[in-house]
Amino acid sequence: MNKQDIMIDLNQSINSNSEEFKRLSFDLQGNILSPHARDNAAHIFIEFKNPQSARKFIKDYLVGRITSSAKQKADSDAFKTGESNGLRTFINFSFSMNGYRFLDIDEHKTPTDSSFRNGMKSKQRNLNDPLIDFWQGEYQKDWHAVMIVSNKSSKILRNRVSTIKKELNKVIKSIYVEIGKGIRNNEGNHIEHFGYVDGISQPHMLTDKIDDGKISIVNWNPKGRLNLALVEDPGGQGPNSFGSYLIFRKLDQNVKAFRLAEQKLAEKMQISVDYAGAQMVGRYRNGTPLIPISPPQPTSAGKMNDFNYSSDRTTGSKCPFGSHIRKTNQRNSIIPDGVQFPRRGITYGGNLSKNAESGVGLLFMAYNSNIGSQFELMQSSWANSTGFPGGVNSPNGIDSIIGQGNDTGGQVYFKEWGNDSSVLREDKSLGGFVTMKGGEYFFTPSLSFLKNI
Ligand code: N7H
Repeated sequence: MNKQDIMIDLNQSINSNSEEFKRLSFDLQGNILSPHARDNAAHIFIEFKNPQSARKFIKDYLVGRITSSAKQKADSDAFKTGESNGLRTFINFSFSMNGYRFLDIDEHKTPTDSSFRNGMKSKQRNLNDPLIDFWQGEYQKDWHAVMIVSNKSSKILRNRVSTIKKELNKVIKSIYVEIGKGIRNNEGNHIEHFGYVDGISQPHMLTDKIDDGKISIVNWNPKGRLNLALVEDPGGQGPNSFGSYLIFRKLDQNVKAFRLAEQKLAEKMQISVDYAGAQMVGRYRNGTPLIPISPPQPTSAGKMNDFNYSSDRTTGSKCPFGSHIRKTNQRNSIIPDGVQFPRRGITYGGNLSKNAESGVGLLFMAYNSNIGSQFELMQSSWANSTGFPGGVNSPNGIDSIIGQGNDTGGQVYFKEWGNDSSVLREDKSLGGFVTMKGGEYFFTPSLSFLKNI
């Protein structure tokens, strides 16, 4: 049969019970189509000693232990039906371009994305990232690969990581382990260190929750095409061997400075601290968006995502244009644009801290099919760009949470929800609460590539 005839069309989203999912999920690594959903995760950065022993380790030890998308679904189904206690370990593995080079992988089997091939360091200026000399020492290195190992239990994770490290030690020159720890609010929802519920809005490449009617889709339908994240793996062996580019960035959060900024903004505008923070993020701490409830309250339904900005296109007096979720997703059409991508980050640095200045933050991870037109565009042309997204109050300043770089115009906030004339312009954008400590672009290849490496 001709490869083209049976290749799955990536320009669609699929249900995890579909024929298409069966065809692609055994060769695709987990965490790409849906999150591994475990609150303890080790991110093991690897520098191999030599190509031969690295290949042997991957083939003989690693590949059989990696969690495919099919296995991830089976594990999650088993947990839902009570067949399993949910303590199964999740493992995936990704190469950097440096890793492909070191292992001397054939050019025609190497992923083609130019940002991936050049590495994240080459984009320091475009992204307005700190100079590489200021990155955390471990991230100044050029790692060959990263392995994600996760478990619901921190104890089981520790044991698994120490077993894996024993094997790894035979084939590595150096290693660095970055631990992620999910934190939750009293309602059990994941939050990040500024205290806000995170992980609400995602493109759903698997449509299960939408098909079940569990998600309301009147004003916003999060159905995301597979090709927001998946690309053909040039090293894969089957007609449906896919992989995805993994973006990894360690983002340190200055919680103390952020909380002070919320307070000062509240005082200046004579509004509540909750409302000031919500204008920076675009949602209240519990996840309630500034649209569409009229006027929204910090206490109303948390994880609501069925909204767009059609009632607030000109001024942003309901949800400011510089707020984080508005900068990163304009919701101009009712489905995710081609820039949106699945985010798979996890917090680090222990429990929620009210005044940490450093040492806590987000291990930002995301899967892209095209790094330049997704992550890089979102960070540099949207979040860092003071003119974006325009409107009558332009410039809108940089993204209040993740914007990096020099700001000339300042952000725009509102004293009264929905009142266009209650505008306040900050002389200089509030920002600098998040500091990038380093990162890399990886590719998470198909299992058939790794089996035959
Ligand atoms: Fe964000 N935060 O706590 O303020 N993010 N983010 N992010 N982010 C979102 O809607 C946060 C970062 C996106 O569809 C929420 O899921 C923090 C980077 C996108 O409406 C909160 C950091 C990039 C969305 C945060 C951080 C993005 C989003 C609301 C770093 C991309 C969905 C919860 C430390 C370059 C927008 C939710 C939509 C949501 C926070 C990083 C992108 C609370 C603290 C680097 C696309």
